[in-house]
Amino acid sequence: MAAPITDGTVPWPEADAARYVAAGYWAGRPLGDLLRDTADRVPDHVALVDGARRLTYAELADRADAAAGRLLDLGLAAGDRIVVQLTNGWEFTVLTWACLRAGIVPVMALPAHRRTELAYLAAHAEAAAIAVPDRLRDFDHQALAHELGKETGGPWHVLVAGEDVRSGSVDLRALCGPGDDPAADRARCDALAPGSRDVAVFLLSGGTTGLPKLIARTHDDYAYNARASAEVSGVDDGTVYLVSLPAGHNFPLACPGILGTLLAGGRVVMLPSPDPGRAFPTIAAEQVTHTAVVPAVAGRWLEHAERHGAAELASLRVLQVGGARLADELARRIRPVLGATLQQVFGMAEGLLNYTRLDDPDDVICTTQGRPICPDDEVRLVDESDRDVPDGEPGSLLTRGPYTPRGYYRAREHNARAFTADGWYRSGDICRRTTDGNLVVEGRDKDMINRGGEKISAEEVENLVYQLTDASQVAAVAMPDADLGERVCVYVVLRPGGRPITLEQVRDAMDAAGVARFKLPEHLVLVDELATTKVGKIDKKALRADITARLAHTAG
Ligand code: OOB
Repeated sequence: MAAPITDGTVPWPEADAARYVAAGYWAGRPLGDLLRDTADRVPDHVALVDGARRLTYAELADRADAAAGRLLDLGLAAGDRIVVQLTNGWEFTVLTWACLRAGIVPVMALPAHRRTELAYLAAHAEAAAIAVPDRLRDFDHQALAHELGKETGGPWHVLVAGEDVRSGSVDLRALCGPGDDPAADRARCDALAPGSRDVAVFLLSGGTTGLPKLIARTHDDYAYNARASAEVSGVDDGTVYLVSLPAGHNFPLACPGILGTLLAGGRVVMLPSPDPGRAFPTIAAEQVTHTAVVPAVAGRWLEHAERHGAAELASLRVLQVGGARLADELARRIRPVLGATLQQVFGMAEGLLNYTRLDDPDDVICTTQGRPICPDDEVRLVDESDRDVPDGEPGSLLTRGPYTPRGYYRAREHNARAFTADGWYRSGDICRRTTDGNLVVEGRDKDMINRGGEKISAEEVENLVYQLTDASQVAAVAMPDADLGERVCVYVVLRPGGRPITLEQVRDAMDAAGVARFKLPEHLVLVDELATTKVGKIDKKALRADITARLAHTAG
């Protein structure tokens, strides 16, 4: 029997929780019930579009309840965890809604994850099931999912979305199909409703440690996250929201994303890729009003529109951009070229969300990353000794609030460093507050590489390179990149007499070990020694300056 989830979570102190309830942030109802409410309000509205498939709210809600029942019939129970590694298709949304109704907790993995990440997630969350595509770009997800089952020890169900459902797998499309008795399915779910302070979903942290951390988001906090985001981005029952970033990311899932749009009675359109050649025609065909992208994608959309025009984007009102710093210069082109209002989003899976407001002056929209959504979001900018810096000065961002949990799941030691004793989360972002109260992200003091919005822990890459090569010292650092913002560069010191290591060898070894491809280094520098700081740590600042200079030299 897996341990109950409450074991490893860090709840808000009761005094704060009471404040959040009194202020109305925490509605005291599970997300699945809130979604049911919307379905009852607008049963005939189209809720979900995936290619030719369209589901109304009544159809979607009934399917979710039927799917919840089928998960229970498989032997899953409220509180069990399921690793969700699906592409952006209708099954993702039905399954997630079903889990929220039954109190089964999805662990939001990414399609790019491989053996290393999935085995860790399954073990750490003590998952009883995994949902995967049959195969994707030549990778056999189904086979890997079954292999992982041999290692978990406990019961293990493999749910497969696709044509090729092999024996021993559960057909996810059938599981997400309509039921025979909607009223009975609904009654069964109503009776199961999880507590509003129970864990609703596990999100993955961007991570600065050797292994990614899990963030337990509760029904109360995540419902607020989605609802308040919908308000601040003007999402309502007339909204058509396009999901083209990986749906398991917090941004497209709940900022306001899929959940915020569905809570508001709007329409969600699923697309597996943000490639403008597919996204633009979809926006035109479905009359999309809102979507979310990372800066690297915004750059590609601008280029595409400058070359081919933006007529297909006529319906697009709001383009949210977040996940990494958007250059002011790109920001200023968005309204003139794409015809949509830019909304900058500076958020984190750990909680705190900052948005520019739709009616902010252009200067605020184009040069800041906005401000928190909740009056009770607490934000401090501090120096190295945790003292508040004067307004206008850059400082390290600490935060607490009604949708920022007080610790990672089962990570007591790491929590002692990532959170202050009085519960502030250390985001690792260096920000400045403008006189009008907006935040500008100036850098970071965390050891992470932000590759086009995908976060990569330097330590995780370093550990892998140590394990897989003859290196005596390894340092992974961000190297600047015009398209993606940053890419992974590794500095390597060989063992005395060790054989030289090439970039290809490192990449092949990591690939063979089963690591998400976006984490593979894209540049390798062999050096005799690594510069260290006064306290003897590897001087990553110096290495970042070094790789920047080397690249400039090569380009020049
Ligand atoms: C989003 O969430 P995560 O958890 O993948 O990454 C959070 C980190 C932040 O701490 C910051 O370092 C960076 O990503 N970040 C930004 C940013 N938005 C996120 N850095 C500069 N400018 C921005 N606008 O990335 C995320 C979660 C919800 C909504 C949007 C993004």
